This record gives sequence, structure tokens and C-alpha cells, in this order.
Amino acid sequence: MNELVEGIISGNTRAISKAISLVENDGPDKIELLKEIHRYVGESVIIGITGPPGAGKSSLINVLIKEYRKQGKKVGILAIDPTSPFTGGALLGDRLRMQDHSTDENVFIRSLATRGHLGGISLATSDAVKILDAAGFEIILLETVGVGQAEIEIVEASDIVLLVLVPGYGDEIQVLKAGIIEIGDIYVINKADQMDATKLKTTIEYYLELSPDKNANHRKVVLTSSLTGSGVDSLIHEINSTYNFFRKKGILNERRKTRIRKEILRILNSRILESINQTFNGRNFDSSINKILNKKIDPYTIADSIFEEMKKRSQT
Ligand SMILES: Nc1nc2c(ncn2[C@@H]2O[C@H](COP(=O)(O)OP(=O)(O)O)[C@@H](O)[C@H]2O)c(=O)[nH]1
Ligand SMILES: [Mg+2]
Repeated sequence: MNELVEGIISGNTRAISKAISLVENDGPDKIELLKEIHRYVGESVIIGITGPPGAGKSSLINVLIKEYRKQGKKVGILAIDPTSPFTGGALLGDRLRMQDHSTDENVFIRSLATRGHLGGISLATSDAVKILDAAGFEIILLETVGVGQAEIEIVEASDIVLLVLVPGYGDEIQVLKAGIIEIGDIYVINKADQMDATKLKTTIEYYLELSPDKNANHRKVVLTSSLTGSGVDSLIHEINSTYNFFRKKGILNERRKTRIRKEILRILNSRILESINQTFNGRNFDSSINKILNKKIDPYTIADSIFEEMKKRSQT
């Protein structure tokens, strides 16, 4: 264990990979590892990158890595895939788009497949983020492949969220309708080389002006092209100024505190679930189940008595 912790702290790629597999598979040494590294975390800037498939998130990450590397920063990338095994192809594509950096030891790229994980994607994601943080990655980029729940979870795991959009697909309407727009701190309109991107920029800026959310005024809309690299320097500039603004206004600390609260809650949830599973699986409920089947008793009454028993046991 000490060796693994030392490996992580010194930024050893193999140790980092091994540790991430450990949290991904919920291995037995996971908790000890996370306890050990806790005092090394809290230095990274965590940037969530979300938006519809095909918007150019992975391509954009590829150019962001380049820019951050020019500044001498270590960059960690986690691609989060909560969906089916069939998206393996998409992740492979992501890897290809980021492979310019595959030989650079200051760039760490990993996709997290966390299907069926107790506690969902969020627990494994936040654990993996901590490992990269402890390993000294100044910038951590989180990319979601899916939409929906994964997007909410990426917001919770990040200091800053980039919402990547492309004009011309009716995204504006979709985004406004679904309320997804609220999750972005910076709106990135990508593929600005290709289509009428300024129109979407105007639409979003107009929307932000009208928004009752008082923080909406501080949100920026940036045009980029991950193909030509245009706009990427202004994007980095906006990321920095938003981060500094969040820090000054205490927003960053609020987000981190919320994250800690939710983490404790998730840990407790998974513990309780585990304890319920142990009680339930370790026992033969045949007679109770038969009674329920024969309408002698109802499932709520049985669940109540099991729950009472668990509470008593935890008190002793
Ligand atoms: N023209 C143009 N194409 C882009 C740009 N960014 C990404 N693409 C292309 O859009 C497709 C999807 O990109 P990808 O990064 O995989 O999108 P993701 O699903 O959001 O990660 C790929 O074929 C990219 O080459 C851009 O700025 N301009
Ligand atoms: Mg992608």
C-alpha cells in the first residue's frame, strides 16, 4: 500500500493506473488508499466538459491538453462512460483524438467504465479525480459521453463546467428546453470554422441576459474550433478568469463543500446498502415470503421488522 501511495505521489503512471482500477472495481484496499492520499488532494483545477455527442468535446480536449502542456502543466483526463458496452467504439475514437499525447508522461488519459458499480459513476469518478489530484495533475478534465444523469454528476464533481455546443442541429432549442444550459459556467461554441456560430452565440448571450439567475451575467460564451485551434487561447483565458472569480466570491469553496457533503452521503448510502444486502442475502426469508404470497402478511411489515432488527444490531 505504501508503495502504491508513494507511486501516486511521485506521479508514476503505472501506480496511478493501478489505483484507478482499484477504485473502479471497488477493490478491498480502496478505502485505505483513499484515506492515505487525502492529505495530498485539493490542488487541482477540475474542469467538467459536457455537451451532446459529436459536439467536439474530445477534439477540444486534445487542443486544450496541447495548450496546457505549453504552459508546463500536467493534465489528467477522465472520460466517463456510464452507458452500454456498445459505446466502446466512441471511447476508442476519443482515444484516437487524444493520442497526440500518448507518449507524454505528464498527460494521463483514462476512460472509466463503471456499470453496475455500487454508488454509481459518481463515487468512482470522484475517487479517480482524487488520485490524479494527489499525483500532481494541475488540470483535470472530465468528459462525459452520455447525457442526463451523467451530466448532473459531472457538474457535482467539477470546479468549472464547460458546456460544448455546435450550431445548426437545433441544439439551441434542445438546450433551452431541457434546462441543460443552467449547468454551464462557460459556453463553448465549437466548430466555429464550419457554420454560422455567431448566431448561436447571440442566442445564448441573449438568454443569459434574461436569466433570473444572478450568476448568469458572469457566464461567458466562447467560439472555438478544435480543428484550427482558433479561440482556444480565449477559452483558457475565460477558464482562468472564471476560476479566479469563483475563488474570490467563495463559489469555489461552496462547490467543494457541497461535494464533500455529497461524498459523505454517498459513502453512507453505499454502507447502508451493503449492510441491507448482507442481512438480506445471509438469511432465508422463505417463510416470510410464503406468508406474503399467501396474503398472511404484507411486504412493508416484513421490511419494517428487518429494518428494526438492523437498527438494533447497529446500536450494539
Ligand atoms: N469542422 C470541425 N470539426 C470538428 C471540430 N471539432 C470536432 N470536429 C469533428 O467532429 C467530430 C466529433 O468530434 P468528437 O471530438 O469526437 O466529439 P465528442 O463526441 O463531443 O467528443 C469528429 O469528426 C471531429 O473531427 C471543429 O472545431 N471543427
Ligand atoms: Mg468524446
